Order: sequence, then structure tokens, then C-alpha cells
Amino acid sequence: MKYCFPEDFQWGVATAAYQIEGAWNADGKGESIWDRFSHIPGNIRGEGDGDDACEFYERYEEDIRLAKELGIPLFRLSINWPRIFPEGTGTVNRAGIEYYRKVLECLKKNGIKASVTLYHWDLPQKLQYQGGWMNRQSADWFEAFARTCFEAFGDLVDQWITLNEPQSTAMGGHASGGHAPGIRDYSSALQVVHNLLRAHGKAVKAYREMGLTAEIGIVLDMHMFYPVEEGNPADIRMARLFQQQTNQLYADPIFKKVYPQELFEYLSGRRVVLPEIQEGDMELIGQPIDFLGLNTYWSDYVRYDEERWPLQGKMVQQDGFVTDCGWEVVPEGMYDLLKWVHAEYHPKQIFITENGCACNDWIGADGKVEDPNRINYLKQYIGAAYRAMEEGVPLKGYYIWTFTDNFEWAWGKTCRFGLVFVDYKTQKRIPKSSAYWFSEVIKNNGFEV
Ligand code: GCO
Repeated sequence: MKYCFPEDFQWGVATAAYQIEGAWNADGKGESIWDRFSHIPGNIRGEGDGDDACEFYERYEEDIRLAKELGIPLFRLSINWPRIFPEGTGTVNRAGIEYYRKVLECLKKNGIKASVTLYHWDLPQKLQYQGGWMNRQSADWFEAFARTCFEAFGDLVDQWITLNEPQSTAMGGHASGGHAPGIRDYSSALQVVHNLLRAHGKAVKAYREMGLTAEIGIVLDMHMFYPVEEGNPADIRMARLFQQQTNQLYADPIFKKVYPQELFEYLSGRRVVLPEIQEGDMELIGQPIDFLGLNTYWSDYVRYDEERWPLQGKMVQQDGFVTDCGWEVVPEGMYDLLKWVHAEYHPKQIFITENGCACNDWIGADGKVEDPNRINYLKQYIGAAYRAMEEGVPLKGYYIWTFTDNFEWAWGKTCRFGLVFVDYKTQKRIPKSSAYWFSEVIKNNGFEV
């Protein structure tokens, strides 16, 4: 079977500032909530932090050259907010602007298009002291940051993304507390959802006012939730509520200007405090966008469990394969998700802005890094996406997470997602076999299985 992608299909790699840059306090950069969080012992597996990450800050020319050698046409990166505004708002740090201009110019020089995410989780710590995303004003802080970036980098950016995974910021950062800023309060997390979405709306509105022409959208992390027992009404209902909590809670306001009512009624019954919504908020959030980006990796299977809060359900691992960080490999979930998103929301265009897997990679005796499992994973997931596209889903591009191995948030450096291996002791880069495979996929605009 041969997968032949349309001529204008876009292939890329995705990265994030905190995960690759390092240089956490260089050249006037302020502290971010992830700097603070990773410096607290116990928060990061293997006691790592992102202080150096993979030194992209110093090595961006080398890495971009490597991307070019591999024929990668599109590079997704993010802007570290406190590099631009060390205090979060107010005075701009010129060195931060210059740095990102140099990176973007380097991409351009090498013929690589740039997709830029404004917020990939590095909120300035100074703003956290004012409540961070829990503060309604956060949407205004973000708008000011976004306007500065649009103005400073607009001529060099091919695609803009307002937020990466508001779900992770809200729930990981404020409900489970496994991510920065490490708060555990579900009701606050819901308020964060609302403020993040308002921030997104404000940035899109500002962007249109400024008359820039590249496309702008948002990246949501979504995946499918299936009931463990197909005929069990309690499992089915819980799977539906989890789907609302992870997917609809963000996509409904953006595409339909409403929050999922079934979920909100359920949560009220569980003593959760619903977010404060003011007049005009939903209109602001529902600004038209040019595309929807999806980060998707796995699927979940839900079993009703009375003891859990606020949703009475738990995830039950099935018998299938898992990646090195324990995520279930369910390519069919990619197909179902794309079909569902298309049917439910009709976004004009969809990009898979992240998909990939963690493998236990190592350097072989011959100096090479072979990662057949990653190639296998990608073949299956890209194949599933292809089928959805063939059936009418407007899928326009596919970014692999990620280019080089990097700092994987709470997993530290213990999880390798890269197409390129990084030896952290020497910072040496070695393209894995998946990098060469992906290079061929791009060249042939498809692959055979
Ligand atoms: C996320 C982020 C990435 C991750 C990737 C692998 O989805 O959490 O966008 O920064 O590193 O997804 O976990």
C-alpha cells in the first residue's frame, strides 16, 4: 500500500523553547514558572532541570543546518515569554528580540518555514506572583506580549500559534500539579481554562487588527476516550465526560462559543466552582481562526470508579503496546479523532502539530542510533491520518514531535522523543534511523508499507 500525500502537504518538526534552549538566565532573561518548578527537588524525574536543555540557544545554527540537510521544510518553535519581557509586562529585553530574530532569519536563510507558538508554557514567574493564569488580567498581559511578538517577528513567521495545549497548562499546572506552577485545585484550573481561552481570543483579535497575513490558530491536545466495557452505561457516560473535559472544554468555546453543559452540570454536582464568565467573553473566545492544530499521541480507556474526583472514572491500560513513557499505541485513535473533530467543529484546516513517541534509544557499537519502533509508530499514525484525510478531513500538515531529544517536562531527560539523538554529556547530535526515514518520506511526499 502506498500513501501519496497531496502536493501542498506540509511536513515539519515541532519543538518548544524551554525544552531545547537552555540559557535559562542568559542575556537578561527573566525567570519562568518552569525554571522555578524544575529547581524544586522532586518535581522532575532524574532530578534534571531545563537550565541547559540541549543548548539550542547556542547551537541553533548547527541544529537548523542539520534540519536543512535532512530536508525538513517546516520548523515549529516557541518564544520564551520572559526572554522578551523579564518582568512579564513593561520593559522589553532587546537581547530576547534579537535572539529570536536571528533564529528566524537562520531558518529563512536555510529555506525552512517557521511556525511560531507564542505560549508553550513559560509564563514569567513575576506574573505568577500575581496569580498567573488564575488572574483575569492574564489575558491582557498575554495580548501585550503577543502584539510585541507580532510586531517584532511578523515578517519572518509563516504560521502563528497562540497557545500550545491550554489543557496541559490548566489541568497539569493547576489541577494535578504535575506541571508548573504545581497547583492542585480543580476549580482554579477551570478559571485558568477560561482565562487562557480569553487570552487566545485577544491575541487573535489583535493580530487581525494589525493586518498581518500569515495564518493564525491554536494547538489543542486531544485524544479519544473509549469505555473499557462497550455495553456498560456507566463506563460509556464517564468516557463521554472525560472526552468533554479534555477535548470539548476547549474546542466548544472556540468553535461554538459555549462550554459543554453536561460537563458543567456534572461538575457543579461535585462541588466544583465553575469559572466566572463575563459578558462578551464567549464572543471574544470564538474569534474565527485559520486552522486548528492537534497534538495527539495516545487514546484512553475509561472505567467508572465512584471513588475518583471530580470525574468518577479511571484509565485502564489495555493489552496493546505502549511507548517508553507508557503511552498506549492506538493509531486507530488518530483516525477516530480526526473524523470526530471534523464532524463536530469543521475547522477550515487541521494540522497535526505534534505526534511521535518516546523510545529507549541508545548509541550502538557502530555509532548509529537505530529506532525501528519509532518508525513503526510513525508509519501507523501517519497512515491512520492519511485514511481520515482520504475521507474528507482537511488535514494540511504533519509535525513530528520532536527534532532533537530534549527536556521532557516532568520526565526531565529520561524520555527521548527526538528524530535526532542528543548525547547530553557532550551535546553531540546523531540523527537516528527515523530521521533518515522521515527525510525520505518528505522527499517522496509519502511512503510505502
Ligand atoms: C506536550 C507538549 C510537548 C511534549 C510532547 C511529548 O504535548 O506536552 O506540547 O512539549 O514534550 O507532547 O510529551
